[in-house]
Amino acid sequence: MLTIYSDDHRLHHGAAEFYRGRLVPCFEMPARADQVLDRVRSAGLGAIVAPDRFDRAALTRVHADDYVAFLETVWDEWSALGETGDALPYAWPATGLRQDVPPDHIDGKLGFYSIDAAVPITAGTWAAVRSSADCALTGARHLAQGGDAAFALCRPPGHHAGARAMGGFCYLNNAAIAAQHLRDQGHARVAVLDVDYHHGNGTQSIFYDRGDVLFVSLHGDPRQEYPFFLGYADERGSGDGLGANRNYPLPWGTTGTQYLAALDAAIADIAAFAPDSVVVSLGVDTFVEDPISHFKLESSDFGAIGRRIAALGAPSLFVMEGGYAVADIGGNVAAVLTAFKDA
Ligand code: Q9C
Ligand code: ZN
Repeated sequence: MLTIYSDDHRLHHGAAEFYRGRLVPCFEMPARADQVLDRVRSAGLGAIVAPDRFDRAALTRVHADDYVAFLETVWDEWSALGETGDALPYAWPATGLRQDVPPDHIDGKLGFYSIDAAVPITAGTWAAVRSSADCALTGARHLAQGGDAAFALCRPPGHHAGARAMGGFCYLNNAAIAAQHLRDQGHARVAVLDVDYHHGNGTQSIFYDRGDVLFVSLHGDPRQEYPFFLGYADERGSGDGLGANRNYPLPWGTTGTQYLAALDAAIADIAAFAPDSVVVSLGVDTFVEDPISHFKLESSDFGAIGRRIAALGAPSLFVMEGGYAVADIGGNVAAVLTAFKDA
């Protein structure tokens, strides 16, 4: 299995996110990717390569041009205010407000292009985000050229980012960008399986009205869990995409056994779709020790996830998403990938 990784992720290191009335240190930190790289290397999965640089056009296949332009210029506009700390939004176009006019002022743009205040922007954020997407695109290119499997060690993660919004530590939707690249390179049907603890609202919304990309997600029930406002079981897709969206919301306290039973159903959905390739949004924040999550998977459960994905027999691209128990995420990711490879 080919792993794609860039040190550029270190250029993004937010200080704080807004949570329960205060600024708290970011859970999404550079040490996460370092940990995963270390364990992937010692697991001997295969070559580890740097990403290729892809054209901006690969990003605007799923993201709005004005949103990408915002990400490219947000730091300069923020620092022009005289601010030296991270940029964060504080006002949003929620229900009853205009959602069709991007404001001119950067404070307005930050809210217009986000869904929450867990997305700090630093001087190096755009460079890191762009490299993270390049890792996913390089993995997609590997599959499009006939490769069996790849692991894009993306940081920052991507699955909460929509066509026109950042959120939940995510800026560009790496998995969606990769899935679209596979479509553009000749894979007629692509499935995205999202096993991150949180619902992949961005990926779902990007593909919701399309029948060529199946989105299947297992996650904390939005009645209880972030992102709260999407991820219910009755969201089945619309128009051409009707039936090509499947959500498996699961309650706090879900054990490995319960999780794997839901995963079996999700895998059956994907098998019935008969995809040319599978993109896996691989979060390991389902782990019992994860500091921001409430499932109870043990390290010994992660191999079973990899084996079930392998049973699909499709070319597979794993894209790193969440996982915040820094000391354990590398081992848990390596367990998924090793089991997949050895199946
Ligand atoms: N401070 C991913 O796993 N809310 N994103 C955090 C605790 C945002 C998670 C609340 C969680 C986003 C990629
Ligand atoms: Zn997550």
